[in-house]
Amino acid sequence: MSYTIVVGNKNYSSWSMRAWLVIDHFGLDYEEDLVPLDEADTRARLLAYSPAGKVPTLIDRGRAVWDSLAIIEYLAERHPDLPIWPADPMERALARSLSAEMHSGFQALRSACPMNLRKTFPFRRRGGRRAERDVARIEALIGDRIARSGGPFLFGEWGAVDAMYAPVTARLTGYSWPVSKVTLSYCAAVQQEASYRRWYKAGVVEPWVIPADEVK
Ligand SMILES: N[C@@H](CCC(=O)N[C@@H](CS)C(=O)NCC(=O)O)C(=O)O
Repeated sequence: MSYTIVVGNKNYSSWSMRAWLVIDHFGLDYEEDLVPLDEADTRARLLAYSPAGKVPTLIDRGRAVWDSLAIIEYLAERHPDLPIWPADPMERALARSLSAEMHSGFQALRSACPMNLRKTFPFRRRGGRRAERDVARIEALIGDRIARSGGPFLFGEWGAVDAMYAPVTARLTGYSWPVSKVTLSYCAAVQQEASYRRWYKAGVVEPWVIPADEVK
């Protein structure tokens, strides 16, 4: 039986993107319900799926799992045969640490540079020192992981941790952050991956505009 994954606008919804990339990349059987955010009926439509009223939400056999990281962990438990996380326990713990760091951190960068796949901006200092610190930390972790894994992804092969970092690659390139070659080639690898392409192509032609996510 197939999953239902409830997502928001592909142009803007970075949390939706993370869970969707995992379900799509690993070829799981799913249907998608895209609920446009910021519309009059958004809240009611989301509450019909889960009490949190947020995207992403995964429905499996009539039960809801919500929050991007909880969904990814659920999929990993349901499909232990799939390399959603690295096989080695220490590597897996590190991939989870990096994913949790993304899930709960980098607020300055996230709020100064909302994901907006349709747009590319010339670089300008956004989010002040805090956003710069966020970018420096992201660059450091990418540099360290690529040096150890040999790339092209953080642990060699594409996995959940790369899904967690996919939206930040869109922020780095979309807002033209002056980052290292290693960071740029990691961004390119993530953005050339087939599921990312599918998400991106659907996102950039969406008709909806969310003023709060449109920065100058
Ligand atoms: N930490 C949550 C964040 C989920 C979230 O905030 N989703 C936003 C869109 S990206 C949402 O559902 N907004 C709808 C609303 O608040 O009405 C996750 O990882 O899934």
